[in-house]
Amino acid sequence: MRDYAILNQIHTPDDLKKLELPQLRELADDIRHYLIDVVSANGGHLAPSLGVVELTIALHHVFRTPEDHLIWDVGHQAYPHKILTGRREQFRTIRQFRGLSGFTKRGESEYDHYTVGHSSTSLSLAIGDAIARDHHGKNYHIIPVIGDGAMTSGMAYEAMNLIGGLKKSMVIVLNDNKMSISPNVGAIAKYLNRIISSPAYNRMRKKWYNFLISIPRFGKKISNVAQDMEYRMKHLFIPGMFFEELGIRYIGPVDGHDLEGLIRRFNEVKNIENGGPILVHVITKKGYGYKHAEENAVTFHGLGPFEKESGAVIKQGTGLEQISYSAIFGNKLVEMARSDSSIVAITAAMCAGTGLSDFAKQFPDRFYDVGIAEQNAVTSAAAMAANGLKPYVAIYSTFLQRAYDQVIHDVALMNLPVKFIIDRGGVVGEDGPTHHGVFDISYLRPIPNLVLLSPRDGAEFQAMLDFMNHYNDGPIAIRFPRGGDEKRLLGRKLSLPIELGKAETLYEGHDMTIFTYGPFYEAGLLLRQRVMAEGLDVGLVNLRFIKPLDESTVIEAVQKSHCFVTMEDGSLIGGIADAIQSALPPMLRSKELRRIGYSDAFVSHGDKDRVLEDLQLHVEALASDLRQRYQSAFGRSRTSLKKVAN
Ligand SMILES: Cc1ncc(C[n+]2csc(CCOP(=O)(O)OP(=O)(O)O)c2C)c(N)n1
Repeated sequence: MRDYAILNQIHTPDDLKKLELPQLRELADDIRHYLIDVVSANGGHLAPSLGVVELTIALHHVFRTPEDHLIWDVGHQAYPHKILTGRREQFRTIRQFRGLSGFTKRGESEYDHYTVGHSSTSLSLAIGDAIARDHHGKNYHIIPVIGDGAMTSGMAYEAMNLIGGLKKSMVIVLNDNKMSISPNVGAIAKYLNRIISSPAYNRMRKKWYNFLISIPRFGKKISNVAQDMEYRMKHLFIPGMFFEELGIRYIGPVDGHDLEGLIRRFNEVKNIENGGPILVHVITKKGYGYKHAEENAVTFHGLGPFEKESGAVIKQGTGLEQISYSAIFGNKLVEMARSDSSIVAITAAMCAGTGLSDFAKQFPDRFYDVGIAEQNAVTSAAAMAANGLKPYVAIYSTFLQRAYDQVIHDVALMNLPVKFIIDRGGVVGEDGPTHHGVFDISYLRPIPNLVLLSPRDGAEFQAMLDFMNHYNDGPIAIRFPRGGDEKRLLGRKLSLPIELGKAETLYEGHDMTIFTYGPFYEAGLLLRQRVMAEGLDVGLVNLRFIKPLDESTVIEAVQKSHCFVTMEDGSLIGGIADAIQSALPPMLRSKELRRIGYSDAFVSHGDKDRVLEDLQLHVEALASDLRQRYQSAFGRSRTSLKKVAN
């Protein structure tokens, strides 16, 4: 057992400032061991955090946090920051229910200025922070830390446009590890790579540049030409010219694991008075210091519990062979793409997470990782669809929020047949409220032309994918949660084929009907059994299509029942209860007994079952609630309830 001799002395960043360089290096070692210790047990974002240990120490050593505002982009790499800012012991609870958040979280600590989780917000937050600082006549440093992956997002450029224009003082740290979750993509990544690819060459280029500009200017007549040449030479010889052109001073590249160098650079930068915006380009290695994470940075970006020695991920679950919905999609798309050459796949930096790795390997010319650029993913898919391709946009529910206008304006308005694969719908668990996909049904339902489905299990999902591939009348989306199904059940034969706007009635019920969709249907099934055990006759309808809703099946089921209940892994506002209410004739509307879903509050982080239990949304609590509601609505005289009383 490591005794964490140095780490245990650190209670606030002030304690860091007392340490000499050798002790700071020991501290870095301590932090790495501690990170591996805790994340191997809890799961979490390990590789990004391992990569910024020295950077975090240096920043807290040089700047005066929390008076100086350190703003982490995405926040998934902020574990060392949490450990150094008074949360060392609490860190053991990271991502657990009622434990520390896996991202920076306003309110959790005075050192976390903003709640984050979605990428590329840091520069916008920094410019707003700087405007407020200057407005109030205050004088503190603002230090956004943004990754090279996050720099693929339009938000970063919108913010840089403003930062360079307003010339607000701040120290932007570009944490460049050449990786998003997967290897970074696009022209900016190539540009950054060129800057760092050869430091020796960089030094030589700089010397040449200095030499060339020391040559006296030519005669006046050709001074314009000379100026133009100087401008062009600068482009050729100065690294980071792109940022300089935007009005942001570029410093770097700097070795992100050299504590001494980092501290020296940050001290220099800190002492520039009214320096305007400065960008320090720091080169780090994702997973640094832990062999398994360095060698397999994609897996170790974010993962569940693992064995420290071998780096092997610990399998969880029932022991039965499971397959994730993402993998079902990925496999099916590969199968369909073999015979349908118009299929193309688009991801916004989530290739592995959305199950597209195999497709990317097999069809590299039909696979597009657009970077962390959801808006670009959707709008470019719109034009692909308009020009005869079948674009599958695979995207997490929470990140599709970024591209809402694009879904409406660029896809639905033109009724273009873009296929949306909406992964991680519903509560996702440990990543918490920034990542729960609970708003999608509510924000997609009002969009005209859009067809929206959700499969109850893997077999239904495969059939829906077939349906989707043949449906070319407009945009269509399949929404499904994190997790998956038993592999052997994929062969289940559907009782009814998938037909546009047709629901599946699993049971008819005289006393009550439960309407649900997606794999939450399993919970609906359990709930039905529990309520049946209380003596009620309960029906269950799997809607399959949230839009268009199967109005005739819904109306018929409500007519046959005394009451109905809706059940969904999503927000109640704008969810299926609203959809059903709009479909019902007025005299049937009062039959609604309860809406089960998430009320108007952000759902916290933690194990999904634990979170649902806390919200009184587990089957036991729901069953007793439905029984009570039924009793008070219909009295104790119902024969079915009497049966229980006897
Ligand atoms: C809007 C949005 N899309 C996708 C993600 C998923 N995501 C989390 S971290 C990450 C990669 C970030 O790369 P980078 O900024 O370079 O940080 P690193 O992990 O390399 O430190 C991605 C794509 C996200 N958090 N937000």
